[in-house]
Amino acid sequence: MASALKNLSKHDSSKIPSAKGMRIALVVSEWNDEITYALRDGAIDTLAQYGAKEKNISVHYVPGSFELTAGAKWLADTKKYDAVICLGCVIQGETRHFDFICNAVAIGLTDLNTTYNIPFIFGVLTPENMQQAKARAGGKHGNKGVEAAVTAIKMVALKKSLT
Ligand code: DLZ
Repeated sequence: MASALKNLSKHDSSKIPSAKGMRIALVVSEWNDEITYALRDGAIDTLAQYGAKEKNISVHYVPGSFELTAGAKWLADTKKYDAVICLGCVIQGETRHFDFICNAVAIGLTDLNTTYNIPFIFGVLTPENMQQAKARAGGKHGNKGVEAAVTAIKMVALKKSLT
């Protein structure tokens, strides 16, 4: 894995915009919930750290990563949110249709990003095994949920700066 020696969650907090006033939805896959709930918690903590109010963070669940796209679309259709963070975990060694699920989510979220006027963040882990998943959900390689939250904040701030 390209990230083998990195803690991907390390970032310079002085370069992260304020999330004050931002309304962020999270859509979380229940499949591999030991991992995805850790991603969720990392994302929520990070949004709060940068100033998002608890009442402006809305968490929703879908059965598996394949359903992230539909969940994200329905949340966007409410027009209540500035960004939707999508969190999932598909484990290669345990999932015969790994490629189908990962491609479907990647294509689905790309479509949403180019169709809607808010960012949809791809926070889906695609590790080879559970050990690698844990390392990226609060373990030695950080927490991908933290990165997803930082990405959401940066994208919302970018859009605001352009309008
Ligand atoms: C069916 C399935 C399998 C085998 N593995 C995973 C997985 O590792 N991670 C995940 O998020 N979801 C998995 N799923 C469920 C699919 O995402 C989806 O929920 C079902 O195929 C029903 O559409």
